[in-house]
Amino acid sequence: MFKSQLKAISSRIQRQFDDIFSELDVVSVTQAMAYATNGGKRLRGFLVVEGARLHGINIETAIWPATAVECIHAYSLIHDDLPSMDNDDMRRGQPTIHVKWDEATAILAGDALQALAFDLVSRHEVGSGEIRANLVSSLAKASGADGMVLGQALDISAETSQKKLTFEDITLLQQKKTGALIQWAATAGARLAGSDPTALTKFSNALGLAFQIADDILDVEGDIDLVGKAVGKDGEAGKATFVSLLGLKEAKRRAKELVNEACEALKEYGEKGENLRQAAHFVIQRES
Ligand code: GRG
Repeated sequence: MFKSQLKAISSRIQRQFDDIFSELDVVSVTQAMAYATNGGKRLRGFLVVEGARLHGINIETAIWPATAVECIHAYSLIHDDLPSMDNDDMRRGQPTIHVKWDEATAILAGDALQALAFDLVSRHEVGSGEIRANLVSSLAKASGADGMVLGQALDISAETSQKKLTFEDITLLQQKKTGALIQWAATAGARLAGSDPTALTKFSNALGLAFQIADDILDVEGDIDLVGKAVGKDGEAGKATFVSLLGLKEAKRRAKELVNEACEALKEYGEKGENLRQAAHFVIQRES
């Protein structure tokens, strides 16, 4: 059920991207934008569409914020891969944007994807002016200087600082770096409906941390061909991660516990929450 739904939503998001890019001139920056958004699991877009369904909002409305969050995610990966950040040559099993094109194109494609995300959530199809303003403002907070960008900045400064990060430091860093956007994705459906996002906030807080622990485990145990990018980089860099702080066994136990917490938060949705529950289990079982 979850797998087929993820596939269906992913295809719908791809159609949306195809329409959007077909209206833009074909130049290297727009080609790079299309390349960077074509692939990946589309988990954040899935969270938007499923969260919306729980609140009675259909996919033709939810597709706009779903596509928007995938734009922000793709931009973050393009910039994260740059030589001045993580300096990665491979992403999703393909050359990264600055390798396939060049650094200037990668920076501009990331910038343009970020701008496109805000264009998409403010389209009239999304809802009333109030709903659109809420989505724009919450997406700006989740992705900006108190969200994903802060997390990335904390991560970069940890690499150059002498101070070893504690469990609390890592938790805060990851809540910002990957958790904030996951939380926005999971709560966007409630925002679209003008409903209370509390249950989905609890769900996504636990899910975001479980996702990051799984990512740290993949960096240690993952198969490079399945993960689609370099593995073992955290250990080589002597980076503090959930795995280095907790050990593999405890990290796996904690990830399972978080998935249970995430599922528990969906109680009020009953059977309707089943796809999201399965998504939470998938997050810690994934191989990429
Ligand atoms: C450059 C401002 C700026 C931020 C970058 C999210 C991020 C911040 C960097 C990504 C680094 C990274 C690999 C973090 C681990 C968690 C993560 C976001 C993994 C990739 O997400 P998936 O697994 O990717 O959902 P796919 O390819 O499926 O879309």
